Amino acid sequence: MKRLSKTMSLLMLIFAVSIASLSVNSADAQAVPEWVKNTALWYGEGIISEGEFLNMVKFLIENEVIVIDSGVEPIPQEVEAQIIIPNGNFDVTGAGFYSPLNLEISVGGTVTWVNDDSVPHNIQSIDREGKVTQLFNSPPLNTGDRFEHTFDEEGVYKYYCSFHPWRVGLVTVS
Ligand SMILES: [Cu+2]
Repeated sequence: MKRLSKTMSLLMLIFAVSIASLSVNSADAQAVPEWVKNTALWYGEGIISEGEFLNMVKFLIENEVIVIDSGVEPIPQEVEAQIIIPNGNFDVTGAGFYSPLNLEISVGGTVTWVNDDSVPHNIQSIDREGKVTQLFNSPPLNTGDRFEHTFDEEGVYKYYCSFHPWRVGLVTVS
């Protein structure tokens, strides 16, 4: 009885693992050798030892009848990103928004602003009320100049250009 419940829990474990993280190679599923089926049956009936049964499981994995999908895939992390200050950004009547207007980046990511406009701009972090904060503050950036800041904490960060305060952008760090 003890042996049977052990068998059941082993089989259930294998079954659960099959569903959760292993996939039985369907092409090979029909290729399960008869002796493997017999081994399982015999183990359940107490004819063979647990060691022999486990050897069979090992055989199935080693011969890729049961395929182990490790599930370990790198999670794409945005660690470096650019915000373009586009040509015409200075023009209050134009559409020259920061691109992207709301940049999303992972914690620890570094943002580089690039001035592609024909006139200087700066990047000043601001609070919700639009007041300049000391979190990130660039000097005036001439055409082609860059400014970067690394974001170490989650949050939604606002910034603007003090020369053209109608240009407000966001960096969302998560
Ligand atoms: Cu500006």
